[in-house]
Amino acid sequence: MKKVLALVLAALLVLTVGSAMAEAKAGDGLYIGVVYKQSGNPYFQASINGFQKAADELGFTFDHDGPDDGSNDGQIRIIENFINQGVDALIISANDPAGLVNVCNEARDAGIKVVSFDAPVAPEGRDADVEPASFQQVGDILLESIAKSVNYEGQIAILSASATMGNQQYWCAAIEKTLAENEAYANLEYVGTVFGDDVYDKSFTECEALINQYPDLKGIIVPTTNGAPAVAKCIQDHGMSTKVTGLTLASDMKEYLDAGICDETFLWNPIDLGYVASYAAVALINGDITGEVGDSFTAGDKGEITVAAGDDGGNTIFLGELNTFNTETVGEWVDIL
Ligand code: RAM
Repeated sequence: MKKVLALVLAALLVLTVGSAMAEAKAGDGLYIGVVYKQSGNPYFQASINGFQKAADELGFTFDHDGPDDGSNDGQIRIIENFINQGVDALIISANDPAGLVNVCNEARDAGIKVVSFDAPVAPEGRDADVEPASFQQVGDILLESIAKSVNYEGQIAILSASATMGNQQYWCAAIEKTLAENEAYANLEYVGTVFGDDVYDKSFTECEALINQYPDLKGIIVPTTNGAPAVAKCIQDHGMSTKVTGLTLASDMKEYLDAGICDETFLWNPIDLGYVASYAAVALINGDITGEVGDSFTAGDKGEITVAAGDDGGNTIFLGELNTFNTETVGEWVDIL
């Protein structure tokens, strides 16, 4: 009888362990620290939904934080705090790609995987980087958009977030490169780039200074979700016919698309960006990828993604296409972004 009982118990144990194993998720027990550029930025709040979705699917837990002032030092303090808490990975949108290399390498020396997303950490300080599309592609889309809006003629400017942020820096450089090289833009006069620090009020006053200095300004490219609504509002308040395009949330820009200040604006889905960055981090932690070009992994419902060569000299995981918001499409997005 004892033997039968032992056999039954053993069988039960196998069944229990078996079903527990079937339920085990790739991220069970893992803890991830997410660091974004600044607190209170709705773009990063949207990306948190992507981290949450991946956490539900993979089983990891995460915390997120960003400095109030959007500074490099603030990000360093947050990263050090996460290192002390013993995170398994850091996922970071960097205010300064070079400024985070030392602290990220401290983390990597402690066995923590470092993934940048949105705005890269310099290649020497990261294991992987996740971007919506190449910086050149994004720059070219924005340039063609403003060119179309102003009939390929007249003065244009850029209102960026900051000169140190890698994504902003590379998009602006891409725009300047194509402007200089492509004959289609020969009649556009680029008057320069100003910076609104990814802050609404500063972007508004910088826009005012720009239109005072260049009263004939035909178009402004604004590759920042915080800056774009401020610039559109500034143009509207001043009754100017200057056209605005940029990288924007749909909910911020609907009124300016409807008012004709913008013909179109663009953005990838920041929720997907957080989601794919999470899958990349878990794949790195579990040793499924090392981050080399050609490595591939399955990013949940986004399918298989292969690591490619990025245009900042490092390796990059690309999300794919940008969405276009115009009067016809923006309505589909306003409740999401
Ligand atoms: C701002 C930030 C972010 C950028 C978006 C488009 O929210 O600068 O890094 O990707 O705009």
